[in-house]
Amino acid sequence: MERTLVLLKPDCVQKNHIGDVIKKITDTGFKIKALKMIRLTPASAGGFYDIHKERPFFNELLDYMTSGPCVPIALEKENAVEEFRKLIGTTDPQKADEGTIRKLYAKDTTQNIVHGSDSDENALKEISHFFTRKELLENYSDA
Ligand code: IDP
Ligand code: MG
Repeated sequence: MERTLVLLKPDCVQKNHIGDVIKKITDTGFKIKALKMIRLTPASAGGFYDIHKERPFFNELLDYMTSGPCVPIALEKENAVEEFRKLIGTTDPQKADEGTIRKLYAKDTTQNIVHGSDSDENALKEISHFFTRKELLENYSDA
């Protein structure tokens, strides 16, 4: 079983889509292993998106990610990273496939509802960004 980290972004929470997105996730066979609601600080959002710090949209991304609470969720499924990337659709929702989370709910390329890890290695890093070892031990036998 592989793991992935999902982050329901502030627009998802603000537009009341937490339930809709979690239903898509569980209907697709993912198992929820950890979940909470938090407000990112600029430092935490900057650390999470460190790979994008030289990009022209970085400040806009930080303003968006700190604009309201987020919901990080640790998921488990076979081939979780790739399966979840398929379920969310492309970064730009206008180009996303029908039925994907971003096609259904996202406004534009910045405010796109949800983050999904892009590799197994990043999934583990991102899960530890949001959840302590103690929190993970409550649900993973081998955290
Ligand atoms: P991803 O979320 O599909 O993996 P990334 O390229 O990793 O996309 O970008 C991270 C996040 O940064 C995106 O989800 C989106 O919120 C924001 N973003 C990406 N590209 C742009 C852009 O060209 N303009 C504005 N915001 C962007
Ligand atoms: Mg990415």
